[in-house]
Amino acid sequence: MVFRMTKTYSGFIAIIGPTNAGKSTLINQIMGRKVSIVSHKVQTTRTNLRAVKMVGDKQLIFVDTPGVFRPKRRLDTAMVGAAMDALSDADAVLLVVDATHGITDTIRNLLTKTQNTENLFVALNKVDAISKGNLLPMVAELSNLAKIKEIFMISALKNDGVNEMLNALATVMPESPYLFDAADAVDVPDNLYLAELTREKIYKYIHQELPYHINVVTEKVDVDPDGVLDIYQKIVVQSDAHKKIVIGRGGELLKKIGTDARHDIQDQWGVNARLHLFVRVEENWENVAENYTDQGLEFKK
Ligand SMILES: Nc1nc2c(ncn2[C@@H]2O[C@H](COP(=O)(O)OP(=O)(O)OP(=O)(O)O)[C@@H](O)[C@H]2O)c(=O)[nH]1
Ligand SMILES: [Mg+2]
Repeated sequence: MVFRMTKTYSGFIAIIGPTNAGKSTLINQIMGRKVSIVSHKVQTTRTNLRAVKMVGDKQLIFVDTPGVFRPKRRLDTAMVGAAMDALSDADAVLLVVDATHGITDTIRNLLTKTQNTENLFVALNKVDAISKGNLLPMVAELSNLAKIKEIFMISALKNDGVNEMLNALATVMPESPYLFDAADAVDVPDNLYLAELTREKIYKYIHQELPYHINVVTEKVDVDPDGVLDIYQKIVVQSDAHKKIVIGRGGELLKKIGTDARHDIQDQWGVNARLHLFVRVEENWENVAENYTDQGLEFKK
């Protein structure tokens, strides 16, 4: 009798890049659903998030990371730190470049940090938003700057070039047992995911700097006898003035955030839900360790 062992392949691909380059849009497009929140604002993603994609019989574990920018506060430092950690654990690195911004200093900086990465790939993203003539000079510049396995031209938003890219990434996955149960597609705790959907709406409806100073925490989820979820979340702000803004005149803004988030939760999970939002002032939340560790971020004293 002959036993034939089938080989399996599995590996981590860190998606890194400047903030707002489209990393989360890309991971969502790859997974075909919203696993990571997206906004037009910078600094949306706050922690690393893993999603498992099978390409044929090869397992690709994508890690979405917070965008890289110059950190000013403790939270910023933890976010950028998480992105750098993802780099060191990765079997392949996919650097996402916003083609509409060209090759910026942040990109150059990241290319020096990844110079020892054997499987370095670049995705020139948002090609739907620029004229094709601008792409070739960027490709040439990138090739001069670093040893890159392949440069893809993609639109994460329009799903252009993404499949070809997946096939290429699959070819460098190392031989390994499957590191994740293939059915278990997204590795993010439910409470965090629910909080993220609400935070996304805060980024959508509240302007300027304020969203960066807000945290959302899911405190409790109950299921009633009809299977309807009661989700209790606190929106943490740093001052009474901020609280007033989030609540809005006559509670209107908070209501808008809540309704939109509830619809999204229902759509994403195919459930019925009631969302109970409370706004709390915790002046010092950015210096409380738990607010970092709950999201999988490292808290540095
Ligand atoms: N035109 C165009 N816009 C895109 C594309 N991909 C992403 N965007 C937009 O770029 C903005 C930022 O997208 P995100 O996916 O949140 O970017 P990110 O890199 O995850 O950002 P951070 O989490 O802040 O680091 C959003 O407004 C997206 O709709 C694309 O292929 N084309
Ligand atoms: Mg993101």
